Order: sequence, then structure tokens, then C-alpha cells
Amino acid sequence: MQSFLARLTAGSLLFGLVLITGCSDGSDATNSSLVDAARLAALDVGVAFDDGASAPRRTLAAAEFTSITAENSMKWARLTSGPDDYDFEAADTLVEFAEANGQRVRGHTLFWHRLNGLPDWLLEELGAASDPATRLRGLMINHVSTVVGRYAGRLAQWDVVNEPLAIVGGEFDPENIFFAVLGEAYIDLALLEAHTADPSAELFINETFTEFQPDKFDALIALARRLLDRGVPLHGLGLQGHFFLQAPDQEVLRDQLARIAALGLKAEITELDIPLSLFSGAVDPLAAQAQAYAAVFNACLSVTLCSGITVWGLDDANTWLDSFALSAPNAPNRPLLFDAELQAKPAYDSIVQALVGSPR
Ligand code: 9MR
Repeated sequence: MQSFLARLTAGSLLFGLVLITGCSDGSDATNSSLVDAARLAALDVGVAFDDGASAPRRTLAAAEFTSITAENSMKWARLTSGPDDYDFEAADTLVEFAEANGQRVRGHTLFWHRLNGLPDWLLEELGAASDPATRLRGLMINHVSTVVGRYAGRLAQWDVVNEPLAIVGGEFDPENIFFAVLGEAYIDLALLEAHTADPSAELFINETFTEFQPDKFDALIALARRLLDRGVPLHGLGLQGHFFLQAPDQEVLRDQLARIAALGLKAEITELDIPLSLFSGAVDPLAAQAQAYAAVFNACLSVTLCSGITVWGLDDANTWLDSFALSAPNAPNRPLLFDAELQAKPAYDSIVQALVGSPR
């Protein structure tokens, strides 16, 4: 009761502070209400970020978030120009940046076959191999031990496997080269090797477009269950949360997060963005976007094992949605918490309020 009262008091004070001071705008981001609210609710609030951003953006990312995900700099294709030619400069800089700011780091991602996640040389290697399965296993083991081993003890979580399932439906993606060569065993291998390389890191499978595809979500749960039944070290499932086709439904999301938690796994929303264009018919689109952001946070906050929410980008001037074929026609999509001038949007306030009013 006492700790509930203490939190209630702290929460009221913080809520008052937010109302009085308005939202943080990045120019005076040293006393972030979002970080305070996130800590109060015991939820990591993260941002996808990369080395090379401007100084004001670095200041904002440092001040406003408790967690950092490398948007691109830890992908296999970015790290390598050949099987053993690694360049860790950008990834190292990012990890050092987060550590200097006391932020958690999510590693993203070891095995992803889509877009620019896969190095060109990998396909050449497999094409030239007399036994592609053995070659692929060897390359995967080398990659995990090199990358996960390098950051062992420093990264809190890894998206070990990204998007194993087809975009639509509940089957494995036949174009997933790892699955095509090794079958589902590629996931076991990746998780087992990652656990060996860093026993303290929490290992995730990160999946996309499950939030409005019940069949695909069921397939993800079934996959997790099979892995757990086989004793494979899996600690969490990430739902990416790219809501550019449809706004989030709080109840559906809460149920999905609860089903992940029911397996004893952590759940995270790992790549959240919600374009403003979804609400173009609303009287106040920014307010509607804010409500949608709050719905995602409230869904997560009602599930104890939902441990983090990461937004996929810092500000509206830098979003993958503006160049992605399906969403580019709506550019500027304006899907994030800060606008192109780095001013906090109503969505920022709405998630602070959700965190402050959190039941936990
Ligand atoms: O936001 C990322 C973009 O800058 C890259 O060009 C793209 C290809 O590597 O990846 C984007 O991030 C993706 C993430 O790594 C995995 N889930 C889907 C994200 C959007 O494509």
C-alpha cells in the first residue's frame, strides 16, 4: 500500500510537471519527463537510432529515451564486406553512445533475409558451396560468435531472428534463405549460439505485421512454443508495430502481449511508428495520432512482462516510411514522437500521461 501511495504521489507530481511545463522540445532535454515517466512505470522506452545523426538529434536521443536500437548499423550486410571482413566502427560508436548515456541497448538483428539485411557475399558463398547447409551453418556460427561475443555483457537484448514468417499468413517465408537451406533448425541454431556467446543477453524473435493478422500471430506463438519445448533459449518476442496500414487496436494488442507473457516470455513493441495520414479524416489528426500512441502504451502497460516499447526513428524528418514503396506515396508520413524541427508532438504528451497513469 505504501509503495502504491508513493508511486501515486510521484505520478501526480510528474503529471503536474508535464501539464505545467508542456512537452519537452529537445532544446532543454536535460530533464526529460518521458524518461522519468518510463522509469516510474518500469518500462523501457527506446528509439531506433544510428551513428551519424546531427548534434541536436544526438542530444535528443540521449535525453529522451531509456533504450537504443541500432536502426541499421548492426545488420549483417552493414557489418561485413565478406565472411570475415567486419567493420564495427558505426556499431561500436552507437553502443558507446548509449553506454555514456546510461541507456539499454537492443541488438538488431543477426539474421534477416529481407531488404538490405542480407549481405550479397552470403548468397555468392552459398551458390559456390558443395554443401550449402554446412556452409551456412558455419557462417552463421561465425557471425554470432563474432558479433554477439564482441558485445557480450553489454547488450541487454538481441533480435536474433528477424521476420522468419511470410509477410502475409502464417507460413515460413519460402524466400527466407536461412529457412530454405536449413529449415526451422536455423532458428534453434541461432538462439543456441547466441546464448553461448552471451549468456546474459535476452534473446528475441522479432516479427512484423502480426498485430492485425491473427493467423500470423498464432503461427508466431506456435513457433515460440516449439522452440521452448525443445529447450531452446528464447526469452522474448518482439512485435514490430509498424501501423501504417491500420491504426492499433488496444484490446487486440493487449491480448497478443498477454499471450506472449503466458508463455513466460518477455514481450516488446520493437519498431513502433504510426503515420499521421491514417487520421487524415479526423478533426484533429495530431490528437488522433496521440491517442493511437497511448493505446499502444496502455496495452503494454497492462501486461507485466511487456518490458519495452521502441519507436522506429527519432523524428519525422527521418523515417523509413517516406522511402518504402507502400508508404512513400503518403510522404511525409510524420509517424514519430518528434516533428522535423525536433519539437515534441501531442503523441509525446499522450505517452507520458499513459506512463504516469500506469497500473504498475
Ligand atoms: O529503418 C530501416 C531502414 O533505414 C533500412 O533501409 C531498412 C533496410 O535495412 O530497414 C529498416 O528497418 C527495418 C528493420 O530493420 C526490420 N523491420 C522492418 C524495418 C523497416 O523496414
